[in-house]
Amino acid sequence: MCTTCGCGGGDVKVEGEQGSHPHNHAHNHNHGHHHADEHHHHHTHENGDLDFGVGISGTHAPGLSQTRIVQIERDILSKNDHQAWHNRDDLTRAGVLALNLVSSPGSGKTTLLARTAMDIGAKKQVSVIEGDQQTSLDADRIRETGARAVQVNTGKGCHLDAEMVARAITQLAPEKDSVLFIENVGNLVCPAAFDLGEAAKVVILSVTEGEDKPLKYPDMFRASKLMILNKSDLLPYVPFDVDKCVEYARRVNPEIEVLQLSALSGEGLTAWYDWIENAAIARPSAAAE
Ligand SMILES: Nc1nc2c(ncn2[C@@H]2O[C@H](COP(=O)(O)OP(=O)(O)OP(=O)(O)O)[C@@H](O)[C@H]2O)c(=O)[nH]1
Ligand SMILES: [Mg+2]
Repeated sequence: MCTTCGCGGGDVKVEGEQGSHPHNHAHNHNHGHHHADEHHHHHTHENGDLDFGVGISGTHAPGLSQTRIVQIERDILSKNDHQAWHNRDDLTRAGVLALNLVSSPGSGKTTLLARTAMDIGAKKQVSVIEGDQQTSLDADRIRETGARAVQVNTGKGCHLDAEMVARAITQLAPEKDSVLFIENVGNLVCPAAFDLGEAAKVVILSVTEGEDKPLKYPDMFRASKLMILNKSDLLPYVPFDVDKCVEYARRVNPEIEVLQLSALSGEGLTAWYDWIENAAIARPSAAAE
């Protein structure tokens, strides 16, 4: 269950695993319905707009007290953080750079990853964990480039969690000095809360989405080390103010780095490959080698 929207995680499938897996039996019947009733914490602005509280306390959970709900949220996140710690430790020891790509649906994550795999795959092993609710379309697109990919289908889940990633890493067994990309489920909200054990989150925002997104979905931009502005080839055709977007992103995260590129035309990709290379050099274990 997701602490942000209360979605279920009962039918996760990790490609390549034999038979059914004993994990993830946490069925729940909160399908993320939001009702303005007494279960909700909310704050009313002067203009009548409503601010709802954080977490599954914003979902319909009959019979559960506010305290109990907060405790469930803490348990889910601390279980995830524990597994994420193990993933990070394993990846560090294995000498693998893991990057968690997060964005809304359709920003160009798979396009960028397929292109990246083609361009740097000869120099460095590239593996990809593909997260989607359904289908293995994205993993197929990655495999067409010759890179290795495992699809994780999250079913009703709206994000990858650390345990799903651990299972996918077992399938992929990435080699030393390689890079592992994790394409998260397209969603600018929930994946922000889940540490997967990655070295960094990279948020991809395409110029067709509007420059206001960092202010509207601040958690994701706060959690990310790098913001990629993708589809720069479309800038002449859409009203998107790059400077304003960068200003908004730095307002929520003064440290965030920014790259502007086009996964389609190839503009700006060299800077992205340099960024990956620098991140690999900065890995905690790399210094000791
Ligand atoms: N013009 C333009 N189109 C792009 C670019 N990158 C991706 N696209 C297009 O945007 C659409 C979505 O791209 P995907 O790579 O599937 O996006 P995604 O983020 O993986 O989408 P989900 O996995 O569904 O979240 C496709 O039609 C791509 O061809 C780009 O740099 N420029
Ligand atoms: Mg994709």
